[in-house]
Amino acid sequence: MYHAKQNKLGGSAWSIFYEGMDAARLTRNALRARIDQALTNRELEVWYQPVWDDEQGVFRRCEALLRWPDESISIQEVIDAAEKSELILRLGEFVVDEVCSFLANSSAAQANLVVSINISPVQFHYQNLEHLISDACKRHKLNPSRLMIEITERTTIENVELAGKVLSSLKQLGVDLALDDFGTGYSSLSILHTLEIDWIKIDRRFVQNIHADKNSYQIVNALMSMAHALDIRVIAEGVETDEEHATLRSLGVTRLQGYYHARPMPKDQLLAFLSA
Ligand code: G
Ligand code: MN
Repeated sequence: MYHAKQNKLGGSAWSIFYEGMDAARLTRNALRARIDQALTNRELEVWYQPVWDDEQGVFRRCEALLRWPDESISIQEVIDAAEKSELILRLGEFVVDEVCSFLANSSAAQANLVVSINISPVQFHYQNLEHLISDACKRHKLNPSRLMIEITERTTIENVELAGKVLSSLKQLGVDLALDDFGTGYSSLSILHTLEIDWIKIDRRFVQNIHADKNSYQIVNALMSMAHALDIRVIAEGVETDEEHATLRSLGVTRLQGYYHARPMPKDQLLAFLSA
């Protein structure tokens, strides 16, 4: 009733609204059942997007990205639906297991490859990440230093004290820590210090058009001096053009990720790409 009133609609709108809500709920349940099935059958895939190191002239890092087999559903929809249930924990376990298995089985040529894994806010608060990572590394006989964990600013701000504890336990394991989508949240600079962050990933909104956009240019410029002062390394995300690449390089950004350098790809393709 509240929604019908809010929208200044008459009484007849109520039933329409209600039917719509029911449909949405049904779809979400159906989607959850589908995620459950995909997890059980290991239908999901992890793709990898290489990060270019322009100083060394190599791809030494990759970001692991979950891919849904059916292209009609976006992975964001899947994660949103999963986050409201324990499915998100299973999705998280799946990604960590996949990545560890991939790294443990890839050839000596990729012995230095570091893969970063995205951790969702719900996962961060409800999953024992230290246990999850150390257990997977033990099972696959993998050194945790081959992994990096990416969390967003939003995740840390929700509970800074908890974030501090979790991140410090991960750091103890030897995992690298990155703050993802940097610049889109509202974290204070002190958070970077408190949280023992090793990397920040500059959000693509500041990268897009940076050669022409004075604001983005100044923001990235300021971020670079801050990162330098705090001894934090930087990766720029969403680099799509030559101009963006050149401008970022002129600002001292040496690690670049985006379609310009490489798109996300399945693991077999990645191995071929890295050894080409
Ligand atoms: O914020 P986060 O780094 O987790 O986002 C990763 C997402 O960004 C993935 O879905 C990936 O496919 C996408 N992505 C990677 N490189 C680019 C790019 O150059 N441009 C755009 N628009 N998206 C990208
Ligand atoms: Mn990320």
